[in-house]
Amino acid sequence: MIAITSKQFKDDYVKMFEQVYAYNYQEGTRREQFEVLGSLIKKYYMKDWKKTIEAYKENKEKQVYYFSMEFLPGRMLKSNLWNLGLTSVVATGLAELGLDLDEVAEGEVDPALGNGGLGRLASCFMDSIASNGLSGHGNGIRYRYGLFKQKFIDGYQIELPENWLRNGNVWEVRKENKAVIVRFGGNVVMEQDEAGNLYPRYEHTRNILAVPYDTPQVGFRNGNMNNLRLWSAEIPYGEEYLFRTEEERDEVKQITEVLYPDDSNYEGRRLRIKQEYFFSSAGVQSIIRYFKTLEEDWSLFPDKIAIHINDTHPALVVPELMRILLDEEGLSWEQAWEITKKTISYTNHTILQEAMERWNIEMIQSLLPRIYQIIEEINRRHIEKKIPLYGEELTYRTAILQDGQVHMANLAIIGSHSVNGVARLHTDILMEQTLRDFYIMYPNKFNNKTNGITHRRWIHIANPGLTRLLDDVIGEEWKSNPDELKLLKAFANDKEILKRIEEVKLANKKRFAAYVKEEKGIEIDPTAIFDVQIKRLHAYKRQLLNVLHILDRYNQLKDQPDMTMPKRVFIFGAKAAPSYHYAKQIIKLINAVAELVNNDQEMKDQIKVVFVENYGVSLAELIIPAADVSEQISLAGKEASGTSNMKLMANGALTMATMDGANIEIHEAVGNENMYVFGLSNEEVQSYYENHTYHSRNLYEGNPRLKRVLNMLIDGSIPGLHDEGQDIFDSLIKFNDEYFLLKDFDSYLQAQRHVDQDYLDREKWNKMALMNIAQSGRFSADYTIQRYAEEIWLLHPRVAEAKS
Ligand code: 26W
Repeated sequence: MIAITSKQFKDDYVKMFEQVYAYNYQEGTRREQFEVLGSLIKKYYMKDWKKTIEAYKENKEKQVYYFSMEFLPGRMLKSNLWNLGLTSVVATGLAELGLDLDEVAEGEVDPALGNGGLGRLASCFMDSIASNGLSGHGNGIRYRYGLFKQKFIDGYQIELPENWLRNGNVWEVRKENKAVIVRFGGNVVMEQDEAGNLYPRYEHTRNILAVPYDTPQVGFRNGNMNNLRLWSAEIPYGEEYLFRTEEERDEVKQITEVLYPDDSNYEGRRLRIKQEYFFSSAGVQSIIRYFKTLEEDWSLFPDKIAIHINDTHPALVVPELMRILLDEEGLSWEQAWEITKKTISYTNHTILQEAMERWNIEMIQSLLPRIYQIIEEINRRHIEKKIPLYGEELTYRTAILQDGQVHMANLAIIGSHSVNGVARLHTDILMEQTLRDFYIMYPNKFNNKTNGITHRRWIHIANPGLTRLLDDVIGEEWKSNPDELKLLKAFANDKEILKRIEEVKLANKKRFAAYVKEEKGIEIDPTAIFDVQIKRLHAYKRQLLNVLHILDRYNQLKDQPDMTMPKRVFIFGAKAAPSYHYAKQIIKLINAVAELVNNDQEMKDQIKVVFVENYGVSLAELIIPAADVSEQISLAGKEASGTSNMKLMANGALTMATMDGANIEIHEAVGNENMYVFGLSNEEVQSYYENHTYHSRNLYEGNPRLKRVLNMLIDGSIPGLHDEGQDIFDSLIKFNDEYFLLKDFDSYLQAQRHVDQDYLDREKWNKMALMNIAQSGRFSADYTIQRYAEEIWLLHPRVAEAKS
């Protein structure tokens, strides 16, 4: 624990600022004030970090390495202060210096090194791994540019580069002494050593230096500090002469230059597989180097190391670990394979076919010749072993190499000892459909680990008002044991508490309304229902269904201006992949509908539409505490889990949901009476697919209210649309509405009517909000991680659990 007084902190801060900038802190910009604060905090915790590293080496504790192509940590100042127990000392000290912690914290950039759910989950997990007292580290890529910055011009999404490192990054430490070489290209020649053993010799490879940048992951009040290691690609020292042309030098830089902005849509790009191999190989090499310092027998490797792969993006760890064990450490194939399988585990995050990674064999062969040989051998042995047991047909369906491609999910499953989905329904679908053949082969590998979130960021940091209320009413234990939130249930009929919940929500809505006014110039009424849909833009997530509801409501208000229903503000936050044309058309549509609705005097502010630009972790922290309704309306069977559903519920928003992903488990936790469920079930969707009985045009023709809404897309009712209206209309009518929006339209409207009615009964609503907060504890990533640790990684806490 760091013991420091606010007097000492003030002295240190003032002095450090002058040492860095040669002027005093009052003259500094917000960013400079933040940077010095960050550096100071780092100085305070460095000793603890060193101690943690020494302790786990000394005790030879098992370590888990979480390999992920994406991490979305959000700003780190407040969470570090809070976890270190320094918040009040620093806030007080700063206040005495005339600075405000909240304002200084705004000087930090939010590293957008991920696309969405998968990357944010990785960061919630890093927090929980550290806070649960486990030794576990992240391994990923230090992208020079993060996910693009989104701007709207004329309602269209424009992408700008996210130069997050422009002013450096105070938290990271460049570790040149831990750099490794990653090889690409060239040829493999098999040669014999003196003993007659074959070993591969690499010729003409392109050698890239992988330099790690380490950022500590601070556990909650337990002195535990893990490491997030992100790799950067550079020209190896002394080899500059090998990279003579601008082009050759550029090729190296490119590897870690920018995050691919695709979420759920795989394109077989060469640079992407280079990124994947680069951080997988660098990570495995550094693990091997660590393991060797333990001087243990190789057979103990899986007892000391667990490697977890976040989706298939790091699946090349399978052949890479094999390569090192075989070629560099001289183990037999059987020994190496045993170790590899026992060490690696894999999480699947999507069942969308278009998201499944498959790489052209020729590409892998030319880029990674030795790795390809190893994949071929893994595949050959797999087939040879399984045909006698499962027959040819089934076995060939599970092959890694098929139709000239390397199937990464198959590689990940065959090369690991555990495969998990991220919510119960998702895991069931994997076992029964998507990965059924594998489930038949390896029933024991499959397991479910429903996702989770860290309440420390999503309530404590994002929602100080609710935190004060909770601390008052149920004590502080919920921060290290979120199940304690259940204690709130005892107050479900306490009018005083319900009123306070309403007041907290209102204050958060005002805070967000001020942001909207400032950023977009739109006035929104904080007493209106704040109806929120925040997530990547994708057809399956059905932001369009939300739009259809808005248009219908618009029509109703036009027809009956005196209709009484509570005001609503529809809030969207979403980025579309730059190449995803349809998703970008939906963005334009939402912006056009916003223009129409917000500027129609007859609406008398009954409905407003706000589409925030550049949605990300920091904006989520502002929006989620202000939400009344959480839109989780994906077509059943498509959303693996969802995690914004959990964050919103924990902040007292009521969920409007289809029975998809983790919504099912939220429903189980809060019941029908505290949530709005609508739409087709997964079974119903499946049966439509199987029987080909879905005909969207019939629904259109048969439902005048729906028809009117859809016609608005093409009859000029929505000014500013170009081809978008027609294209979207066609997707629904001509191309038979792939995601069954029209089928779910009526039940969605009906559920929305219930929202209106319930919102008018303030006490009822507040009580529902309370029940959601109280039941959100089971979605803590602390518990999810505990299950990963106990059931997959076989890892035990190295320090006692936190005490607040
Ligand atoms: C290769 C292109 C690509 C990129 C990213 C394919 C797939 C992905 C991710 C796996 C997509 C993703 O983020 N999936 C989301 O993962 C969350 C965390 O488990 C889930 O909550 C979401 O339901 C799921 O869509």
